[in-house]
Amino acid sequence: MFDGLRKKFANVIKGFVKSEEAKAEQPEPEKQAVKEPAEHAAEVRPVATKMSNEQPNDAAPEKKKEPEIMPIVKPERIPDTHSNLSHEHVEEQREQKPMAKNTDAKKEVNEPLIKLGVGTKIKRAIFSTVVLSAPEISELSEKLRISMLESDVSYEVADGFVNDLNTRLAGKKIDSKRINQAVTESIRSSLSDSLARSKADFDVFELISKKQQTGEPFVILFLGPNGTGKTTTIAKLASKLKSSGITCVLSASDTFRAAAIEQIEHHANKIGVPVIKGRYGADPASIAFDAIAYAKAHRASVVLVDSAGRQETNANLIREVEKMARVSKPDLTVYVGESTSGNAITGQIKEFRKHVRVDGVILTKLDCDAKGGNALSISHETGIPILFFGTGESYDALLSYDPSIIIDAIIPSNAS
Ligand SMILES: Nc1nc2c(ncn2[C@@H]2O[C@H](COP(=O)(O)OP(=O)(O)OP(=O)(O)O)[C@@H](O)[C@H]2O)c(=O)[nH]1
Ligand SMILES: [Mg+2]
Repeated sequence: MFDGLRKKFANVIKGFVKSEEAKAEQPEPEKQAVKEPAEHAAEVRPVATKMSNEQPNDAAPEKKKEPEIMPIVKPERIPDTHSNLSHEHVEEQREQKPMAKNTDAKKEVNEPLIKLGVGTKIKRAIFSTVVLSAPEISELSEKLRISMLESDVSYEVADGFVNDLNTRLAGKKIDSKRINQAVTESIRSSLSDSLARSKADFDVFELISKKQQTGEPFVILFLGPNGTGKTTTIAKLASKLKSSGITCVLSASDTFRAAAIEQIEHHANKIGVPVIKGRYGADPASIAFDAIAYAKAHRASVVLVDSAGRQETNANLIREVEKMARVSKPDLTVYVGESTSGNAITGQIKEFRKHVRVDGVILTKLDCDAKGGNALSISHETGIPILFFGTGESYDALLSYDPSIIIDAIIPSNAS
């Protein structure tokens, strides 16, 4: 589950400190230029030349003579602007002049310019706290944003997450020995915040138990596109209800697809719950009506109404599901969608919702999807909570939705 995001996030975080150290070990173009025995104006020129797209190496000798470069970037200001150390700590380090591991590089670089190297600063601060610089945070955030977008998280959700993470990390004093852990914790908190609203403010089992007190059956209508797992999910929920001691009836209201009736009947027999069926081509709403009547007569607590898979663009089938909703008056209408459908799922839900009230989403096939990022976006984009995750083909592969499942799957607290 969420393998894609987990691997991408882990790579970004693990590479974070490593890459900062590498900056100190392997001088970047800026640092190579810094090594030149030149004055400050020349030493900082790569920053200026980079901005003007000039080649540092070629341009440097000529540019050294140009006095106007001087005011563009003052060397003293760079450490302040991009510092990842507190001011006191910089002063402290200045006085202590600790050994740098890359001693050759250190010999060639004069003292103020060492402060330009972010990685060097981290190394020097090895026994202290660091404050990540704006460019460091932005580099990390951008990598995470790309990881999210590549994993089907919507742009808005990725953006909100990144903004929140930036706020959390900016100015935060971090134990230099625990940079990865601190970053991991901040990412987990940002994810937690962005998922907070995705949890339903109701519990399906509590709703059922309330309805039980009225003596009327609790009706759940399942709808969604073809093959997303509606019938299998009904079977999983029936199994869950049965093992919780709640009686239920299945309504074989997919009278459209070949073998659909036999399929739900097969599940009902295996689980040991009654199923009400008609003939192929019969009105699905009338089957649901009969199932509800059966439940009332036999004091069954829940009716699970199947429906044929349909695309939101198929007007006839959408009208049919509208009728099913009108006739069965479901207590809960659930949209069953696949995690593999990426961001398209939010558009599909929005279209369905124009015709039928949708109270919750069940996201299936989390076990097959290397990405699963739409789990982070669905509620944000549609305002509809996710109720369950389908995580396999067996009857017990139905998890009640909990944001912490996603967070732990994407970025375990020991990820660093
Ligand atoms: N791996 C995995 N497979 C699933 C999951 N849920 C359903 N499936 C499989 O997906 C396939 C389609 O499942 P169905 O339950 O028939 O889907 P449906 O939405 O009822 O399909 P239609 O009635 O044709 O629209 C079956 O092979 C199921 O076993 C899941 O969470 N994980
Ligand atoms: Mg089906």
